[in-house]
Amino acid sequence: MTYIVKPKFHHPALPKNALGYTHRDYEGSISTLCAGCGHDSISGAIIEACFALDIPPHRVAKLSGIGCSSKTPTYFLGNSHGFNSVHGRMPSVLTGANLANRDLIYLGVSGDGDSASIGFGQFAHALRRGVNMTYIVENNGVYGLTKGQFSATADRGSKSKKGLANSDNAIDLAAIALQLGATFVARSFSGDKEQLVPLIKAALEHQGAAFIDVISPCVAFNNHAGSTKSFDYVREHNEAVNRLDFMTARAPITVAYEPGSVEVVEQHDGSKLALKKIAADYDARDRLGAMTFLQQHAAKGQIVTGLLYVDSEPEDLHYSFDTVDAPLNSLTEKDLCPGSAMLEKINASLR
Ligand SMILES: Cc1ncc(C[n+]2csc(CCOP(=O)(O)OP(=O)(O)O)c2C)c(N)n1
Ligand code: SF4
Ligand SMILES: [Mg+2]
Repeated sequence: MTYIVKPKFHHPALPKNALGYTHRDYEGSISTLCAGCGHDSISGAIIEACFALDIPPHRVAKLSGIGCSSKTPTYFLGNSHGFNSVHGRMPSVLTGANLANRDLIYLGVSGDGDSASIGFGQFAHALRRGVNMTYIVENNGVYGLTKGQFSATADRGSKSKKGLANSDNAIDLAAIALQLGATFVARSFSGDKEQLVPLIKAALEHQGAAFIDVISPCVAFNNHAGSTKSFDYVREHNEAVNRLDFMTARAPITVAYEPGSVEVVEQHDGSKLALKKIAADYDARDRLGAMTFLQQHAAKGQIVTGLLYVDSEPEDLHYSFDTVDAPLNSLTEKDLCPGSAMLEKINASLR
């Protein structure tokens, strides 16, 4: 994989977070993506979110598949754990890593080809199992890396760069994530950092399966008239349901909100999501309502963005498996071998 190392020096007056780190400590190598690619803006938003949350970089594990989108973990969090897996297989590798070491913060980065075509089954099973992770799909409606073929998220009737119309129905990954039981589902746009950064912060702190579908235009192959994933189309058809402010359990709440226009959702760990409602009738705690809202607006050609659904008491895979609190990779032989008397008891109970 090609990458260009960034020079280490930086301005001495760069702001530092509570850990004494600057933005530079959350960056990676210099991006080799096309200038203007939406994916680079998402990398910037991830850097900003991790810096603002004071996350120690060594506590993050970033995993991806194959594609321009899946290359991006090289361009952020250069001091974190990283694994670039096989095309469409990021979710199972992430699930295994999470089961072995629950102490890390898992960030899965994928593309619409990676997750909605070859990896569709993997995407589905990781979400339905409730793996504690932030799963971001950088959705441009095409296979960017292999030169612009329609992906499974391309809308029916949308046009390729050469003018051909897509004849297949589109997969809406956010709608599927809702149906599969993901406990945090959002959609955003790479060109809207004000919306995207708080969504990533909230997803990283969410203790369950958090999925964010980020429309991320491919300037090389899918940014023309007739595309429904271009910068112009998304700006014209973006229907935001809410704006999110995110406060960790550690930070005192200092912002005052107008009553009635804001819904505060408290998560299990005490962090708070303040949802400034744009669509007054939208309730982010209503899974069925969110599914209907998405379909109604999709039928009108609108792209619904914002926090679509959140369960403030999520249960993750470790909860379902009733695993021990300590990471499995830290257990010793003594922890794992209960001794012959205990084994005898277990065997007797099964006879
Ligand atoms: C098993 C396998 N099949 C096919 C490919 C070829 N391939 C590489 S990237 C890609 C699609 C990437 O599309 P997407 O995930 O949407 O990422 P983007 O480049 O658009 O960000 C394909 C089909 C591959 N690398 N491995
Ligand atoms: S081909 Fe498209 S997705 Fe890939 S880097 Fe270029 S603009 Fe981005
Ligand atoms: Mg793509």
